[in-house]
Amino acid sequence: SPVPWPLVLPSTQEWVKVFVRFAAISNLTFQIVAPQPPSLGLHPTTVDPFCPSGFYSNVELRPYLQRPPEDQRSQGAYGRAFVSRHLSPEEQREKNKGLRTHCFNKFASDRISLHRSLGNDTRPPECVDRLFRRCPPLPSTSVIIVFHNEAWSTLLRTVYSVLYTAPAVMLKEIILVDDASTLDDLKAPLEHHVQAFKMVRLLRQQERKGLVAARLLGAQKAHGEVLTFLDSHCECFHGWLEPLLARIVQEPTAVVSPDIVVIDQNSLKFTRPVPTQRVHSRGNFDWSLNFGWETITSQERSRLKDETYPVRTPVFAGGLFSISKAFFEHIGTYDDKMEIWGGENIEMSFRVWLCGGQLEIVPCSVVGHIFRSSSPHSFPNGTDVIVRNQVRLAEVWMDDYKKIFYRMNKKAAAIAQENAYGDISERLRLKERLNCKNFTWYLNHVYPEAYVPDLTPALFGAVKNMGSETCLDVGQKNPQKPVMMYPCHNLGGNQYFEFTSQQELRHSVVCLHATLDSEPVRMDPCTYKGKGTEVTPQQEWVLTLILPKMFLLKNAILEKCLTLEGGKVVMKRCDLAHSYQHWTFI
Ligand code: LR7
Ligand code: MN
Repeated sequence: SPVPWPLVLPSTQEWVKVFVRFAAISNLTFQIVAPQPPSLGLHPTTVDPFCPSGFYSNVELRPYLQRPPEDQRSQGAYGRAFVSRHLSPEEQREKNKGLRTHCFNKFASDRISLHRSLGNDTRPPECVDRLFRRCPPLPSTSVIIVFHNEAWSTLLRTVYSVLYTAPAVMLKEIILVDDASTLDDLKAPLEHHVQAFKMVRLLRQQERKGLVAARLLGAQKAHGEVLTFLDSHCECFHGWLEPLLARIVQEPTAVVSPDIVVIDQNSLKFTRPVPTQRVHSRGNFDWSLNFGWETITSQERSRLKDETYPVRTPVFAGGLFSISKAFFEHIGTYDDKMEIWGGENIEMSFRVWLCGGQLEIVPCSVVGHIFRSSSPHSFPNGTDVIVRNQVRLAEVWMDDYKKIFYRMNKKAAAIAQENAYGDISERLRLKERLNCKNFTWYLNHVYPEAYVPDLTPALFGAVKNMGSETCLDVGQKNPQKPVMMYPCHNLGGNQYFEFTSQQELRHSVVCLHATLDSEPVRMDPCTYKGKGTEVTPQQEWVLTLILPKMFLLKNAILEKCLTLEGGKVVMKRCDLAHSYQHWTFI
């Protein structure tokens, strides 16, 4: 009160920081008049021409709900692990049931506060200092959470987490979309619980259709300017929302994901960001059209001037992201003929890049997700639906490169061959209307580091083992001989192999033939002899890419990997870290 207004401060960075901190903890509203507001967007140089003098209000900082005080010693407090003690037989049964139904430790989740905090703010200082607010204020967002038979406690913890972290002025609503769950507590009890919050709306999908249909229903009913999607088992870290929205204001065609961190499926421990151990990951895909993570290239790394810069990603995980509602509609929302689960993330990734958008990960935004090692979902018409979804995306976006996928996945090839993937004409029209680029452009400009197999022949050459640096060799061309290892001679001949479209590792008429356990792997006559004949499963190999051009050679039926052990080639349990299971074509 005795402060003489207006308060004149030196306009150095330091003073601006002091002031901004003070503003954040006070109850007052400030107008900054001169000489220039601190940087407002993600990039220090951005000054909004419509807003020459910034108008700041600390009201924006308040989340929708105030978090109640937390008992420090309670299970899972501050994002810590649930500590298991001895379980009674009954508790053990309850735990097992949770694991079976949900594929994560529901028993632990049920015993952790629905409003646990995630502890101190450990984001990099650049993220904490920048308030990501601007004049006019950041847009509002609808948070859309779809679920099918989610555990009650994880679903509710996701909702509370948003209410406790999202600034009230930005949070338009939370829309829960139930994809025809069958669990009792997700019926009336859930309705009663969320009725307490005007902010939360619950929509029901009568029929089980999958996450795409559920998200489309949510998006259709949303009132926010930005749509923010979350999986139903997430927890948001301090300040996760502002940087996502700020980036969209700056670049309306950006589709932005947070840095997705692990909530442990057994202990529910939240992996907090540690600035000093920061590795930036981005998403990728393999030619089986599976999503994966990789460390960003040094080139991308050097683009990032500081932690507030968005990381470009060829593919996104697909579950946690923000997108301008208008841009979501412009770019063709989702392929609404994709069912249940899978494929839509890769589809949207290709589409966004090819049709004028960009996919980014915003490192200042941190959201946890329970990653599980197996899927709890039922697939009413079988898991082929995943492949069908993938074929749809391959047919629409991948041009001739779809053949590579089909070479890797026979089911996909069959679905494509039989035109059993439904009508895609609408998606093709969208592609034309938006004047989208072709897949070669994507590979050259968005993901030039991608390993792209030859379009016509499959792989060929010598097959080198990375552990020993020697090559597979058929020895004399007698069938039924163990395959051998010799120094690589680069002459072809006995070391020439082809990975065929039938997924054989073939040398002329003999094929690498997987054997049980310690029996050496041998060269047998290939059972596939053209149309009308079939590959025996022992001669069918799945190449799992682990590094550019480096593979595990996994047998389709035995689920084991080609391994060099004690000078012999045998089949062993697959282990990504085992260099004697790493093979490359040279
Ligand atoms: O039939 C279904 N109906 C649903 O509503 C099946 C699932 N769902 C819901 C489900 O309750 C969950 O909220 O959809 C969401 C995703 O399903 P999960 O969590 O069982 O699978 P996931 O975490 O492996 O999902 C990843 O891949 C999916 C492919 O279709 C989606 O793109 C998910 O959004 C995606 N999740 C993430 O990107 C979170 C980060 C994990 C990674 C990598
Ligand atoms: Mn998930």
